[in-house]
Amino acid sequence: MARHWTPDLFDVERPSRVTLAPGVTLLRAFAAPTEPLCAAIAAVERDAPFRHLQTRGGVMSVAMTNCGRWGWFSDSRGYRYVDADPATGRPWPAMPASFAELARRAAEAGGFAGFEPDACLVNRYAIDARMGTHRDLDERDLAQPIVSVSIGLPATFLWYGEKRSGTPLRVPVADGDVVVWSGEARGGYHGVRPVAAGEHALTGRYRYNLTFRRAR
Ligand code: MD3
Ligand code: FE
Repeated sequence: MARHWTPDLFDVERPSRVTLAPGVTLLRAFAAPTEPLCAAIAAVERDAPFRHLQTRGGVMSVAMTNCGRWGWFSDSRGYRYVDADPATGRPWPAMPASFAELARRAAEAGGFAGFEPDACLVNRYAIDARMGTHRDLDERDLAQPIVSVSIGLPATFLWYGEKRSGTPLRVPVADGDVVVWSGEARGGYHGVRPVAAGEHALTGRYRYNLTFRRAR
């Protein structure tokens, strides 16, 4: 009997659902196993290859693609959502039903019912790739949450909140972890630390992140 206590204690120390800040919910391993997500990313990538986008500040270390009705895009003119891939002129690959369903379930677990994303930004981090501090404000309705799904190598999210300055909350995320941002956290400043060297059984020397958004 006593051995049954061990997993319970483990669960107390690593709860599956954690409120990190008002409006920010971490759902550990919510998207596990991630193998089907990797297969779906491979299919998206065949249609809409990863590319390093240009920003006003230079070229991003993260490679990106999209699926869904709208795709996030950036060039030297700025950021915007576009309904076709500028690299091919074709519509972005459709969002797999399994992606939309995962995002809806995660948003619900984070306290937001009825989330129907119309955009999925797929980020690919090689070792040392990072994302500088920014806010996501290009979406029409900021009452809608953002759902982030981490796949492959681990990373550390930096959460600053309302101000770009100060000491951020450091949130370690691993394969299958999901974070839901809504309410007062939706407009917060955040970033991703450079990805540390490593090898993941599914993704090799990469980390992927899916962000589900309601763009329009
Ligand atoms: C949204 N991507 O693509 S979301 C992004 O790991 C982005 O690639 C992260 O930031 C990544 O724009 C995952 C992290 C995040 C953190 C705080 C937020 C997203 C947020 C606060 C408000 C809204
Ligand atoms: Fe972001």
